[in-house]
Amino acid sequence: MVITRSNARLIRFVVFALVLIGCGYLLTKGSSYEPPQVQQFKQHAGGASQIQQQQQQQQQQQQPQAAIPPTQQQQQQLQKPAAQQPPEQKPPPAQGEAAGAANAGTQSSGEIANLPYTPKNMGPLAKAFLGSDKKTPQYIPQKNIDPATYSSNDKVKAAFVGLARNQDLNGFLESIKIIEQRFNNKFHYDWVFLNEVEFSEEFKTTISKAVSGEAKFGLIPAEHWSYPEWIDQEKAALVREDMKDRKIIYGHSESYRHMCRFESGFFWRQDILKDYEYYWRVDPDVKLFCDIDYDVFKWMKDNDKQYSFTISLPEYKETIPTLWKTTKEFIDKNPKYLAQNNMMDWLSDDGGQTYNGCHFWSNFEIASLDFWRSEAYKQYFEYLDKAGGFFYERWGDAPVHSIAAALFLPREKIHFFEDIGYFHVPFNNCPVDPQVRSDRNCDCNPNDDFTWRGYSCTTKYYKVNNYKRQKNWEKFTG
Ligand SMILES: Nc1nc2c(ncn2[C@@H]2O[C@H](COP(=O)(O)OP(=O)(O)OP(=O)(O)O)[C@@H](O)[C@H]2O)c(=O)[nH]1
Ligand SMILES: [Mg+2]
Repeated sequence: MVITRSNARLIRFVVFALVLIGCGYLLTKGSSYEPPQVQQFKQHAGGASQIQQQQQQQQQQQQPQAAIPPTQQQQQQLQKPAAQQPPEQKPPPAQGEAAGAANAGTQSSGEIANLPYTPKNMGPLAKAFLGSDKKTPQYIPQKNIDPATYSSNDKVKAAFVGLARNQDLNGFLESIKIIEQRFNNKFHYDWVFLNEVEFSEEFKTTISKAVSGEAKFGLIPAEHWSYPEWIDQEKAALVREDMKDRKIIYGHSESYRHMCRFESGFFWRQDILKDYEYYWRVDPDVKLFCDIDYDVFKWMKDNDKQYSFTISLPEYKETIPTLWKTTKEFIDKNPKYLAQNNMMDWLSDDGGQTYNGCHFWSNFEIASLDFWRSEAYKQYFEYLDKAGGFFYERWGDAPVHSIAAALFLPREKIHFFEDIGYFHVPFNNCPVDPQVRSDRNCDCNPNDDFTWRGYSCTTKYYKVNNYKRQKNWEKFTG
């Protein structure tokens, strides 16, 4: 009996010791755990491109440096994009997010205290810090900014910009009608229209009557809508023929190429836009599904956002065979233009070696004109233009703008407007959170929403930025 009792004690001791050893082992393992995203970057670190190698060298010479290649520190930054922002007072949690805020993900409380927000607990929607003194951050009331008390002094220098042919009049009237109704009848921003030929009197008078701000009409100089002297026009024509045979979308079109080159390199240089800081690009026949009761231009400026989008997706690879190669050459020659904490991980799944095609769908853009006017972008455009891909391939302004924004801007300056319900044939952005649709008086069907579908790149945008996803997103992936 005595022997049995001491045996039992011995067994209990051994079990206890084993448990202690097990716990110790688990704790050690836990400290070396890395999220899959970091592991993915590590896998590719061995095959670093020339860009990455140059970056590495440069990084050793000067601090701080751009986000590729990912060093240990940069890998951490990629996990915590907002850490680059200056410390700000932490705002109260948004409606319905208080519970989420309590579970602050993987970040330590010290890190959270330094962030203006916790990405994991805030999607783009719960977003604004608009204290009038700029010291007391608060969530912007996205509804009910009273137009009666809204002063025009609050406006920023911004305008809608539409590139248009005279025959686009009716399409633009549709776009104007809905944008005025959902947004601009409260704020009265100007509308600027650009054309490579003179606008007809009918176009000008009809549009002027339809808008609530001032309507302006600009004639594009011939040198912004023609072949540069280094382009071999015969070669360009042969490419168009070939693309026509291969049924590549707009591959046959000469004017589409001038349009894409213009939107990439020249719209922001137009004299008529020189006094504006922000613009909202409008295409014909687009729709807005929801009320926008806050000043989106002012919101962009107050929150230091430079580029925004509503829909993103991969580009047709046939239209851009050498765009990425040319971009890499440019970066190799100009690594200084890469922003710290850039969004390379959204453009590339292998640390910058190849382009996954993800781009912001640029028929909608609310963005800073100064970004396109920056040295980085101007140089980048010149480099692309000299390479000839606008004519020898069919480079679109959407991938060109998107690559530039994702590489030359820190990620926190790029914004997804998940609350702007938007349609341009054939894709919809319809907020999938019923609360958002009700608050913003949306008239769209979330089953038509593109945001969370397999082909959308916006899912990846949430992933690489570690943002909280819209409520219900998982019901709209199919
Ligand atoms: N002035 C002018 N504007 C053009 C020309 N081609 C296109 N645009 C405008 O450029 C913008 C983009 O052209 P879209 O034809 O809408 O191109 P997209 O959005 O890629 O294609 P869609 O699916 O057809 O809408 C629109 O605002 C057009 O009105 C052109 O030759 N001259
Ligand atoms: Mg269009």
